[in-house]
Amino acid sequence: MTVNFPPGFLWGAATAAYQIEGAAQQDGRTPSIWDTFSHTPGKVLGGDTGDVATDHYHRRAEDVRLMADLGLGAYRFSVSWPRVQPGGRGPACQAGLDFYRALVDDLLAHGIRPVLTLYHWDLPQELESAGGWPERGTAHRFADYAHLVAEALGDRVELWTTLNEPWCSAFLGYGSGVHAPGRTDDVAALRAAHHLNLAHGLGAQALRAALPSRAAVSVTLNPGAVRALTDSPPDLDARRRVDALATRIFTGPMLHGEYPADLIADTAGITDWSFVHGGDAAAVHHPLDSLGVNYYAPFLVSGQAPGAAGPPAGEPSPWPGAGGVTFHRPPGKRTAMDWSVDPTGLYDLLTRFAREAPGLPLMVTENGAAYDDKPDGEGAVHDPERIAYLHAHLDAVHRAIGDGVDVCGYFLWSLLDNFEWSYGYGKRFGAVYVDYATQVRTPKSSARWYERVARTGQLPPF
Ligand code: PNW
Repeated sequence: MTVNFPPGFLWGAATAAYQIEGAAQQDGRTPSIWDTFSHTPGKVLGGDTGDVATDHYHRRAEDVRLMADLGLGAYRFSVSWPRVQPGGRGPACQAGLDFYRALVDDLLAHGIRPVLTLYHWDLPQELESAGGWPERGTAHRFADYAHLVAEALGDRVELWTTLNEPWCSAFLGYGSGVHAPGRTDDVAALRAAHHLNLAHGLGAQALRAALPSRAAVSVTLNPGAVRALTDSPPDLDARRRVDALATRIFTGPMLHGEYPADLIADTAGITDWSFVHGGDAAAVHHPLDSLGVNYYAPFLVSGQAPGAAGPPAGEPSPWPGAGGVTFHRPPGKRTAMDWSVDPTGLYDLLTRFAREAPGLPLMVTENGAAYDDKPDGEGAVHDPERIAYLHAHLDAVHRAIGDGVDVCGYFLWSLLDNFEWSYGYGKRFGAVYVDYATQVRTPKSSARWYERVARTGQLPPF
């Protein structure tokens, strides 16, 4: 059976500035927290950094031609804050803005819709040195930055996203410390989450004020698809706690104008939340034109029966206030990240948000998988596992649409193999293979498969 997607459905691929651009010290760019972090020994596998990455800053035109060759209708990229506003405050850097203007013009010339994300984790180091996301002022700096980019690109970009995955910024950056800036402090992580929410709200307001009315404003979350190991009350309670910390800490204020009461109660031993000021919830609760959903793999959790010994305490964790929760390895297939393959998790998230926020269009802003891709003797890269992964997840998206969910686009992560954060260049998520020694790009078989899907709006039989 052939599976047809609705006309007008956006077919795209996604990237992020620090993961592909390189040119870290060029044209006035100052360091971000990821430059500092990746240059700190022991933080990134193999000591890899984004200094060169996939050299996209210099190969922009070639990369846009590649997107056109792959039949993409849209391209989701992020703007590097320290490239367009060095140091995170003050005037714009013209050379930085010129790069994004040229990128957007190339995209438009090829009929590819630009989808711009303002913040994909590269906080200017100066702002981290002034306290970073745990400090309220960072949210105001972000709103200024949003205004500056909107003034520069608002005439040619229609789809705007404030933040990418604030969960990662707050809880991997300040809680477990596996992402930049590498701090391990539960209070700082919760403060960061709130100031990211506030940054989203203030940033969205700044965008509205500066953009033409046809522009759309969105945010991208990585909501948790959380499953309980059993239906026992402790396991269901573990699921509730993790859902609050993964998802409702953001969707509460963004979609409903308040933090969930159970989250405040679960974290009462850590903070009294006095960093939330009167009026903040209203500022965060800004009407959105769509919600971006990134999905890779679900969580499987269990709780602690009363009196039983819990997991070892004291390890830095991205789950403050969830000390009694155990995370399990789900059975079944896995990717090179050791993440389990479970397309139903994506279906569950899409149908959940359709119920929770009726009328709000959803966009799958990232979905994809890392596998151990290698060129064969002829230089071709065959990645049947990635095709199977994409096929199964697109089928789940199609099922959600069939059940009445308004999903308006899908962005494969990622266009190119790239700097996979603390894993460095060892993990390849690209539809296009990158030989880092030569920077030669080779579309994998999944790229050609996805091209057919994007050009026809149809999922071929599998
Ligand atoms: C996302 N987790 O990161 C990011 O938006 C991308 O930049 C990244 O390359 C991609 O997914 C693949 O990792 C995540 O630990 C990192 O749950 C970590 C998690 C989730 C998403």
